[in-house]
Amino acid sequence: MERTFAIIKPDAVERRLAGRILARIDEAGFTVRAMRLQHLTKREAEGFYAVHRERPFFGELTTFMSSGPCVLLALEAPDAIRKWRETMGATDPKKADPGTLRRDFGESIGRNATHGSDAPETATFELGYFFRGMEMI
Ligand code: 3AN
Repeated sequence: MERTFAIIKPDAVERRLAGRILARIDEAGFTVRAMRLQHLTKREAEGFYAVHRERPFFGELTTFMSSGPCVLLALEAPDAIRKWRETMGATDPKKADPGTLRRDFGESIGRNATHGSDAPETATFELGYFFRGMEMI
């Protein structure tokens, strides 16, 4: 078993897609181990995306991620990190495979509906950034 960290991003929550995305998470076979609705501050978003600090889109990304509430999730499954990235699809919704969340619900490379950890080290950092041990069931 493995855990990964996921976000239903502000664009998807705003368009009332969170319920449909949660249903897809269940159908794909993930177990939700922690879940919270939270409106991130700009500073919290900057800390979360610190590895992208030098990227040209850092300001845009952190402004968007703090623009409204999002759903924070700890997801568990065998091979959860890879499996969740497959379920989401490519970063750019236009390049994501049919049937993936970003293809079905993403609007653009920035407003792409969901986030997922990309490796075991990032999953550990990201889960720990948002959830205390006691919150993960
Ligand atoms: P992923 O989330 O698929 O691992 P990364 O690590 O390339 O993608 O990008 C991190 C985040 O930055 C993504 N969630 C994406 O929404 C955003 N992003 C990536 N490229 C751009 C871009 N050119 N403009 C705006 N936002 C971007």
